[in-house]
Amino acid sequence: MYNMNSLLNRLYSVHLHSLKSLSKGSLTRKVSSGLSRDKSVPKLPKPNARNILITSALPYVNNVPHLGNIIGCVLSADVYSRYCRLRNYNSIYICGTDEYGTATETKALQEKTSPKAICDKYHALHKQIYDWFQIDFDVFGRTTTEKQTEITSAIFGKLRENGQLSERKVQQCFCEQCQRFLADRYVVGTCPSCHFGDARGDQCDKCGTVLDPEELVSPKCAICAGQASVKESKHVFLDLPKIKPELEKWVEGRVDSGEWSNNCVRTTESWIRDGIKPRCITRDLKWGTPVPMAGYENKVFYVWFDAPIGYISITANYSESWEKWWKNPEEVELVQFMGKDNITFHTVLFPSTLIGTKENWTMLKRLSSTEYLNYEDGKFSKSRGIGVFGDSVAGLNLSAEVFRYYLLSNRPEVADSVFKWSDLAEKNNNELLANLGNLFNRLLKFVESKKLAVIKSPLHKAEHEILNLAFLNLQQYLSDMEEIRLKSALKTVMELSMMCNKYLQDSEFWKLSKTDPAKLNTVIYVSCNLIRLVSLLIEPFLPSVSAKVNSQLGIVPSPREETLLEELAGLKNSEKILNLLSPGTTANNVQAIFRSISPSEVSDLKTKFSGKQFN
Ligand code: B3M
Ligand code: ZN
Repeated sequence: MYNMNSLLNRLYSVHLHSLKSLSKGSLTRKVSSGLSRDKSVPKLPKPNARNILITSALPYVNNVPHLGNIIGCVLSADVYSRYCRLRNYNSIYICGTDEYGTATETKALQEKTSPKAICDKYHALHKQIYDWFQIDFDVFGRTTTEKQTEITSAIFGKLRENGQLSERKVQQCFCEQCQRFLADRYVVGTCPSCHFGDARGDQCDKCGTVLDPEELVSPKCAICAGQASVKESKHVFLDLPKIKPELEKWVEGRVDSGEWSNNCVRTTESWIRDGIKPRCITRDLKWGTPVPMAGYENKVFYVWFDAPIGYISITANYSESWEKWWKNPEEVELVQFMGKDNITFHTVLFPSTLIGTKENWTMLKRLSSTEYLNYEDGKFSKSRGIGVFGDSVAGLNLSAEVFRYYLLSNRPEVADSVFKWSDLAEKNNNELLANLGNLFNRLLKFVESKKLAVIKSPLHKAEHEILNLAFLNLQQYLSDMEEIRLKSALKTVMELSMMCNKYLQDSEFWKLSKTDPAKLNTVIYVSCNLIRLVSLLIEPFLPSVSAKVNSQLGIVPSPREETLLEELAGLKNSEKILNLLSPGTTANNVQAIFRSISPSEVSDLKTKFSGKQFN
């Protein structure tokens, strides 16, 4: 549980800082006009608006996402995207499946089907899982489209024209039986240093030595176990050393802006320092974007060259005018979400590709990366049945809200975190149910049963105090959300909810109809508006919880309601919070939103996902 004093100290100490950063934001704040959400009309940047292009890393189609993948990018970006919409920023949220490459080809071999069939199957599966988690994309596309080929070819053409490419011959493992070149990790053999018989072409799992596949003693194809030989193959390289000066200038600007996390800056700078050499952007594979150059008919683009272009082609399939988003750095802010292992591809490789074209691309502004989420005492493993994967949550009798709350409050922002069922149940019982649920349910049930309504009423000391606290809390929330400190913003809302609970408890509202009806009116007036405030601030995190509370308060969606947060962000004093609800508002059909999770459920869930079901 929270400690009230440390909470107040935290709020007051951040107040100055947040007001400073906010006023900076609000002076330059550009707001687009209120529009309700109609996904059939593609959104495009608008002049004088804050245009935000939000992306989540594009998941591969060779697996089912687990909870760590979900918090790692799609869910985090969803919260930010929902926040942007509530602020009436002109934002779009782009994602989709990353469908090309060795991983897909191998999966197709395993499942004895075609890569295309794998993509179709897993694209639909991913979409279904994200729908369950209430991830609200503007577009959820895929990379295997005509537009992808078209845009990738155009970018490649520019790089070629500008002399940013070179060709080189490389030695590569080849399987005579499969008649294919083998990616490093599809070659197995005996490790030259420890003699372990099952080392992979990129690394020996026993002694940890990093290897080149040609170094393995008697290399074999990991797919058919046939003998692998070494063959020569010609490839295209992107000349990163040539692009480096411009890249460095751009990275420096980003670092100076303070908009990249420490982790992101560190990873990027160390790659630029140690790893800038020409980078191979083609592969000997069939399943990929074709390389438009003579002699490359049997080759395709390397998946990490091609995948980030997916963001662009997915947007292009959404709107013909995609260049207004992607070739408009003056008016568009690009904000990207991903796991930490994807950082350098987004801060070095993809920006280098764009810089190399010498065209005016919209480049990464802000990057939000996450560390890893582990499961109980180890790692998620689909093959061993350990951990919770997106396809198994729907049947658990636990709502998406509970998972969203737990994952977001436990988001691995600066360090790895752990998913634990006991912790999920504790957070559900002590925070969702006892704090948030209690605030909504207890008061609204009372308002409904006593047939009360919101009436403008005089304020006293306790009301001024709680409203001032709520106002500070709101400033803290806004500055956290602007900086994508999602975990902190969520904590701030929960603290506000706790303060509202305390205000209600201190008011002894249940006695007032007899002892002091005028004071009862004041308490109902203030606390119903505070409930609306809490339901608004929690909306990006728990959209369906807000929808339920709003429906109990009889609030219907309207342009004002959909962008109410923007109105609130402009408030100069706390009393305006009392304009959130119109006078006469009542409560109807009040029902509990959360339920408690029992210790026996926890132990059942632990067993279910421990891998033991396969023993
Ligand atoms: N598919 C890697 C991953 O899922 C990759 C991301 C592509 S983002 C353009 O971790
Ligand atoms: Zn083979």
